[in-house]
Amino acid sequence: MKLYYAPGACSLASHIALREAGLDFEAVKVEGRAQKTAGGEDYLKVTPKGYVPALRLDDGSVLTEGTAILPFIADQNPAARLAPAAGTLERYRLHEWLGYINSEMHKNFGAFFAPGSTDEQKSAARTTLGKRFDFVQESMEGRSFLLGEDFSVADAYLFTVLGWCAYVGIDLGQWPGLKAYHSRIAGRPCVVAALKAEGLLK
Ligand SMILES: N[C@@H](CCC(=O)N[C@@H](CS)C(=O)NCC(=O)O)C(=O)O
Repeated sequence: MKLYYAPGACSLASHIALREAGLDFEAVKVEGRAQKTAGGEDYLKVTPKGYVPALRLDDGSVLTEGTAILPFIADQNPAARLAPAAGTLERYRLHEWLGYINSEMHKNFGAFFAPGSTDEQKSAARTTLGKRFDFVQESMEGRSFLLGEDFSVADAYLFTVLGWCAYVGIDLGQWPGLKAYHSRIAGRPCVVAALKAEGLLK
C-alpha cells in the first residue's frame, strides 16, 4: 500500500493507523501547492480531489477520505484492535466519532489555514472549536480513549486534529483532560515513529 500524505496534515491519522496496525506501506509525500509527489508524480492523477490522504491499495485502486481510510486500515489487522468488530454498536460509535471529528472539528480549523480568512471568521471558528473541545473532554471523563480503554483509529484522528492547536494559537491547556490525552498519545511508539517519518520530530 502507498499512503499519500502532507506533513502534519489530517493524513497523519492514517499514517499513525498504518503503523499501529503493523501493515506494510510506503509513505509518499505530496507537495500541496504543486500537486506533485516528492517523486514527481502528478497527484491529480492519483486522485482528482487533490487533497490528502489517499491510500493506493495493492491492486492499484485508490481510497480517499480519512473517514473511510481509517476503518479500512483497522480492518486489515483486527488483532491490533484499532476498531470494534463490524456490526456491533461499538463499531457505530467509532463512525460517530469519526464523523464528529471530521465535520465538527477538522473542518472548523479551515478558517485558520485558508488564505484570505478574516479575523471574524477565525474568531467564530475559535468559539465553535471551544464548544467541540468541551464536548469531547466531557465525553472522555473516566476513559483513556474515545471508545474506552482501547486506542482506536478515531484517537489517531483526534490526536492529529488537536495537534493543530499549537499552530493556530489555541491553548489546549484550557482543556486539561484533552491536553493530558494528547500528551499520552504523543508518547506511543508508533506515533513517535510517524511524526519522525513526516519530519515533525527529531
Ligand atoms: N474530506 C477530506 C478532506 C481532507 C483535507 O482536508 N485534507 C487537507 C489536509 S488536512 C488537504 O490536503 N488540503 C489541501 C487541499 O485541499 O488542497 C477528508 O476528510 O479526508
